[in-house]
Amino acid sequence: MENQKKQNAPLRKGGNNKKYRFSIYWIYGAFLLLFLYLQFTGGGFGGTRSVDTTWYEAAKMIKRGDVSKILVVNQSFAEIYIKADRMYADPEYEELRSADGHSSNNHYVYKFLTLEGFQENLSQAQMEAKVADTVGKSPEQKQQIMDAPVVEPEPVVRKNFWDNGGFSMLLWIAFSILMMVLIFRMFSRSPMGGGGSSVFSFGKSKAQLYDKDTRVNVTFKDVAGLDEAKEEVMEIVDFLKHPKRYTSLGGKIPKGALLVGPPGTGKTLLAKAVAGEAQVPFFSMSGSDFVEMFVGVGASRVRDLFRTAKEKAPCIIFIDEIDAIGRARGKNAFTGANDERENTLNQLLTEMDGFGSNSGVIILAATNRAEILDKALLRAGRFDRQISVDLPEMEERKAIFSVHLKPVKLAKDVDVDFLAKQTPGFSGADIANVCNEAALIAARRNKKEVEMKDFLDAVDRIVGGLERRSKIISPEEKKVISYHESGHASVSWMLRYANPLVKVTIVPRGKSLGAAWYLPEERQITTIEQMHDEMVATLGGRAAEEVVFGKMSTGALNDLEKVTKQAYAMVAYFGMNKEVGTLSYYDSTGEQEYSFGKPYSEKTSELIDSEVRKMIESAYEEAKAILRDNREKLDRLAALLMEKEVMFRDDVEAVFGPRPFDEEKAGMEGPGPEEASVPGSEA
Ligand code: NHX
Ligand code: ZN
Repeated sequence: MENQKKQNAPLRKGGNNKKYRFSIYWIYGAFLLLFLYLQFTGGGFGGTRSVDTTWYEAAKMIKRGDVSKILVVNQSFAEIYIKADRMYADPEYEELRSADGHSSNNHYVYKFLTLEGFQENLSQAQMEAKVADTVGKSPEQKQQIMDAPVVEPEPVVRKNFWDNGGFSMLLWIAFSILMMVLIFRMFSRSPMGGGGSSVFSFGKSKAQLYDKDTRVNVTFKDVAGLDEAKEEVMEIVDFLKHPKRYTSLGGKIPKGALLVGPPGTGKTLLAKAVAGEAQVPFFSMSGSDFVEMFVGVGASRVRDLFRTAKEKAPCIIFIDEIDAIGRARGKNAFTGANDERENTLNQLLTEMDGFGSNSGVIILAATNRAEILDKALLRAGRFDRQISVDLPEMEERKAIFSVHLKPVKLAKDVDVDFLAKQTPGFSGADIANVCNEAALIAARRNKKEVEMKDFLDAVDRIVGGLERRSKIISPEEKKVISYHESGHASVSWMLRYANPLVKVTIVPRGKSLGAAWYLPEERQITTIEQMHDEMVATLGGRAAEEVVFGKMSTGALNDLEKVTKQAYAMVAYFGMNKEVGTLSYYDSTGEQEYSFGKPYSEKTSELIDSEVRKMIESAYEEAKAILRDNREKLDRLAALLMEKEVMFRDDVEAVFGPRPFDEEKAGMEGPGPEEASVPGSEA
């Protein structure tokens, strides 16, 4: 797991992301500086402290002749400047000096009521000052004094940044910076890393490139199981390493291979192993990387990907989850919204045709739904090979367990064989999850090593969900649940082809209140008898409720759902019903081009329904019959379950005795179609 993280480190052209981040911070910084600048200078926002004064004081200053100039600012207030020498000499002006010692603060502010009133007062005060000056002077001197210039108020207009729309301007600046940042962010998500500015790499492919500088530390040795798939993929690696060997005989190197299989089976891991082994450049991307809401981007990304790949040939392109673009065209013709995806797919098809098979570019793609892919994609000459990556079987699971158990501290009692046996249907990812979960459970239990019990609990948890012992269940409910589960156990015990029981529990887990767990046999085909007995066993829960209490509960929902689906499959898909006949309405092509509904008539539809109902009804009666015949054992089993909450196969055997048919079954391995006609369960 940790490994994977390391390999995932993308090889975007080094550090370019970092540079880009810096630029964002530059913008932030510039913004901050601007703000600070305005804070301290612009338009005197809180600039120097002003010292207010009254007209009475101001008049005194004028009369003393201390005023050097008067500014009328914006016609709203006057600034009265004091002559510097007077200001420092006279204690009267101390408040100016002590204001902050700032030399620019050499004035008072007088806020007049009206400008006219101020002018009138001012000229009057100046006149009075002159008159006072003339006392005891000669007429000429008087005249001189009277003619001398006075300090005239000078009008000034001062634009205040904050008052004159400056604030809204600042808002604008902030807003546009924000938008810029957002747009940068948006574009930065789609870079392949080309160039410093990600804005221009929009149509570039987002493929990650792994080449000799990038260590991919997954090799084929790390891929457990999947032997056949591995072999096929190895061959592809070999094509790239020794193309001559194949082409010299006139063969053509395949262009693409499709890895198909259920989720978690290791398709991506396999591709990574190819990257690790091939020693050629390896482009990796996901199908959804092509998809963008803008027209033409997907196609241009495909073009870009192939151009880059051709430059680096020989190389491998890996497209994960190719169904994102490769879905069959023309299905959702109504919406029209798929045009973009179709263009992308068309481009991909064209590009795959476009280069010769000797160009040394091989395309790997992975999907878990090959059937929905466009047929054009699957034809020979494009993805001409399908490599199926299936769920692991017992031996493969053992190998996968061994891989994932390596980093786990194991107790002596851990039995890998048993674990592999107990985990049918698990994928590689599930197994990894089991190992991790077991280690966590053991850690919570303060153990020094991980024991077998921890593993089994982990398996239970992954199959059934979290245990919920705290769920409050009334005694009556508990009784019903016990009988329901005992019903499953009893019925399955008595049926020849039902799967062997592993454990029965009434501890709530996930969404269910109780469960009977079986160990399904790993088989490729299933007979009618097996399906039938499984259905009877599944109905055993509801049957027990009815037989014992005469009432039914909603609890059988899951059981009934399962049975109904299975019965429908038997009738409509597997041709297992006499009345409907040996035919199948299954559609493996996934194309529903002509069918706007079901491919059979209303009459057949009714027949199917009635046959399904009959089938389930008879199975239900069978289950009830088994339970009535074994009523006493059922009661004992339910009582035991109520007491113990968890029961294993041995407990059931103690009540019921050894399972009938078990010896018989030992001689009957792998039932073929012939054996299917042998009369089955008489129970
Ligand atoms: C519930 N679940 O969801 C409870 C928790 C018969 C003892 N109400 O067959 O767990 O009852 O053999 C709405 C209405 C699920 C939603 C009814 C969702 C019923 C599993 C079924 C055990 N074991 N059933 C089983 C079980 C349930 C269910 C529902 C719902 C039970 C049974 C669920
Ligand atoms: Zn049930």
